[in-house]
Amino acid sequence: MEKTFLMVKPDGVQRGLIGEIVSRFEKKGFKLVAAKLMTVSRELAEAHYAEHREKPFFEELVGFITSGPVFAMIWEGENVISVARQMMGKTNPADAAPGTIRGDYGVSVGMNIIHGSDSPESAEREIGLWFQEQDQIAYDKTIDRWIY
Ligand code: 3AN
Repeated sequence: MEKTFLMVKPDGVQRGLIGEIVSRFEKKGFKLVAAKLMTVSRELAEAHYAEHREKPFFEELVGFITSGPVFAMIWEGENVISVARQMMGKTNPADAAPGTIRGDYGVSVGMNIIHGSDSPESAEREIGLWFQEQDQIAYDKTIDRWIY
């Protein structure tokens, strides 16, 4: 089953949106496999955003993600990578549809509440970067037979 890395960013944590965000993915029918509230080192932030190293907003990005605790998660489910991206909404909250997380709660592109892997390759890379193998919990949810 497909897995993705999702993270409530420091603005989402400060605004008390962890529960709301976890709730949306739970209600959708996805399964939480790992989660932790943590502060982010500069080293981890730079590795996470490595593909944006040359962008003008790289420093802003690293500074923001290391500015306060984040809530890092692994979620599992059919097509969870692309469906979670749809549930998050467009990168710029101004373009994100109402009903999406960024569309409902975000205003500016710098503080857009949530991160989610954008492909199977980035999901694998990010899960490996943020979590250890033993952090992932394999368990059955009996409700899954009403979802699949
Ligand atoms: P997404 O998070 O939707 O995958 P990316 O990967 O294009 O978006 O961008 C990574 C992060 O960089 C975004 N979450 C956003 O916070 C930030 N970002 C993207 N574009 C800008 C920009 N023009 N100015 C400031 N921050 C930006």
